[in-house]
Amino acid sequence: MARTRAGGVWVGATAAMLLVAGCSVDGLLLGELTRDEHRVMPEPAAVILRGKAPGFQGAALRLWAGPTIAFSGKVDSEGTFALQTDGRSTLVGTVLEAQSGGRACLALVPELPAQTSVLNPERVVQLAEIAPGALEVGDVSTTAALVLLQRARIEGRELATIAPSSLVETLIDVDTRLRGGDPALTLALVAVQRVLSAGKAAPAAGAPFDPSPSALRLLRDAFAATSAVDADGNGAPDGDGAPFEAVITAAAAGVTFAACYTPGRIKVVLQVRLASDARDGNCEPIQPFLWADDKPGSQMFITGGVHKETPTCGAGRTAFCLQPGEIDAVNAALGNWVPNKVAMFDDGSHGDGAASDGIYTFAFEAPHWPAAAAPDGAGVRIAYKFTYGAQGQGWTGAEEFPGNQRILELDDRNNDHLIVRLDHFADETSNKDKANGLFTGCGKVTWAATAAAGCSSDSVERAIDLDGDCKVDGWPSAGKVAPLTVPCP
Ligand SMILES: [Ca+2]
Ligand SMILES: [Ca+2]
Ligand SMILES: [Ca+2]
Ligand SMILES: [Ca+2]
Repeated sequence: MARTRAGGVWVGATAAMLLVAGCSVDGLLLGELTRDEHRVMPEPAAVILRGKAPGFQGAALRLWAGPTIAFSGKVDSEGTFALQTDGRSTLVGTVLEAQSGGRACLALVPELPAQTSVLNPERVVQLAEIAPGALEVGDVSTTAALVLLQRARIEGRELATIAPSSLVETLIDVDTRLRGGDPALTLALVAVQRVLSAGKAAPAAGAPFDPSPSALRLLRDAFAATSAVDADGNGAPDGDGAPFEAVITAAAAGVTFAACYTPGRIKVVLQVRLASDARDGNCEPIQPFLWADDKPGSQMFITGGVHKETPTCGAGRTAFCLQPGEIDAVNAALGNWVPNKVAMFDDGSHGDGAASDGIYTFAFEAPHWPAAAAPDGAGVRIAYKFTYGAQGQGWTGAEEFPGNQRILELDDRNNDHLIVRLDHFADETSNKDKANGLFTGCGKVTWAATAAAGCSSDSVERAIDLDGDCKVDGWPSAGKVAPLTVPCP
């Protein structure tokens, strides 16, 4: 971090972030669990987010994680707040909102750390130390938050998928330029100030801003229709959120998310959707419980390891290959083919996007090189399978299909510095390797570099059908997983 914030606030924040980077609550939870199998898994103590929101005494406080409100609280009578979170997982790219009547201010929180141990007491984090430009939740932090939200939307991303270090750098850049009088950002600030004063005069207009990534507009149409807001200053009430949107979009056009990515490593996000309405690659209904039992109390697990056709380092190969220790680490992360051991999450934690949407998530870190760069076109190759059962149960009645595995080459096809693969549980037409049911395939699936012409090689991350009409229309969301980054030189 080359730059420093006024009063040294920012220097302290960097040190605090480094402290939490190497240690996860999950590892300690597992340690606690295995020490005594009968012990109830302890919950970590809360992480408290403290800050100032002057002028918002008694206001409602909401922490938006994508489209959902992860935590809520209140601003106290002094205009300060202490928002309690559960400390269970690190939250990336959340938006804090203080709202009272027709007035609201926002602040973007790049990374709200989790507890580092279940044994730790409550942990207090100062907003000003983790969110550049948010010494207080006010018009400046609101402008920066809206501009970054809009920039992410322009790029088709959610804030949670942008590296926290990139969000930090971008907030510093926007804050610096805003205070330096950047014309487009100044117009955005003035528009925010106009919304604030219009909202003051129209308490019944309700919350002006919609921080959800699925929002139609950043400024709610209902607010603009109920208040007399003139965000673009053309002398006429706006009537809807479009004029405000245009001002913020113009400011966002001049912003880029900068980041430097960790060389040779990548975050892999494996997701599985368990649903009764899912359709396979032939557009036929999937029977999720053809092989697995639909027993009450069952949960989703993943298991797998490095595929044997991954290049290993040795006498004949010293580059684009895995060392034995790297293979062991990936095998361990994936559960090394022990069924019903490595849990997947559909509670919005551990990188999972929305809670309870039927999409379960497992994220891990792996070695990586672009497959096309290798002499034989081979990347890091893994195999995996989902099981739906009870912790410690065997294969029977739990595996999605027997005698086959799913195969995946870790090749970043959409250049987002992540490997994201969303499968449907028990889909026998996707990357199931041997007896594959895809009508237009060849009955089996192999690697992109070795697939025969006309045969399916559905063994990389790929765009999918997002809306259930059997037509491919986009890349799956990475949920709350951000790429691996290093501080830029
Ligand atoms: Ca207007
Ligand atoms: Ca989910
Ligand atoms: Ca990717
Ligand atoms: Ca579609």
